[in-house]
Amino acid sequence: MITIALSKGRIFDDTVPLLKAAGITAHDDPEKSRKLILDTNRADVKLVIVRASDVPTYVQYGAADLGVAGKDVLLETDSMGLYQPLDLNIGKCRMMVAVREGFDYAAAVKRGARLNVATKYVQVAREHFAQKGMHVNLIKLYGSMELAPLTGLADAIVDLVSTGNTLKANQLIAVEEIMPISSRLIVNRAALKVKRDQIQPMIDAFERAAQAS
Ligand code: PRT
Ligand code: MG
Repeated sequence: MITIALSKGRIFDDTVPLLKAAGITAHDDPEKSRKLILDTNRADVKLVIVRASDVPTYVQYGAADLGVAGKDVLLETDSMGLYQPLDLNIGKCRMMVAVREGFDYAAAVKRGARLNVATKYVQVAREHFAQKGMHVNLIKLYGSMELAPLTGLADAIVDLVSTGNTLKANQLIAVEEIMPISSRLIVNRAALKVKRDQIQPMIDAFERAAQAS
């Protein structure tokens, strides 16, 4: 049996065509069904639906053999025991620093102000500001980062931006790009050794599909 861990929403939607290219079709739609384990057209393949940030954990412990996780998630988790053979080129967005419209970020940086920065991505943010030689106070949040500058909780946020609509709707502007983000295939190293005959062809099929798209 091969188990693949996926999160609902954009990752699932973007992974469906890749699974299809590998000859795998889920029997249920996770947006409609309450099932957390989905059977597929292949008797030896099932999908488990978990939170995006839990995907690496499932694969790390071998509860899932493979998974699809955003680089943002992978950078915040310990990747011991994980093999990351492929950038799937899906779930693309950018990790950015954003502030309230009218906040002069450049001037604050220039005068060495100690900014309060709210984010879910504490490791990435810490590294980014350290590289810039900036001292910041990092405030850990679990969601809705956009609210932090509006309520005075923080001067800036570090968050993912794709269309930019969410920033705009909240009178925020992006002032710095930290890095481009996309989703990766992750594989449990031990599973790859033991089940190589089943897993390697899937990796190859994902690779061909990711390149073609
Ligand atoms: O929602 P949940 O708390 O369960 O977890 P999650 O938010 O981590 O999962 P999910 O499914 O929302 O995102 C899964 C993965 O999609 C992330 O780990 C990213 O790798 C990737 N991804 C790609 C994004 C975006 N684009 C994205 N735009 N994840 C989140 N966003 C959010 C962003 O945080 C912001 O709130 O969308 C908003 C901005 O979007 P725009 O289009 O308005 O700019
Ligand atoms: Mg989300």
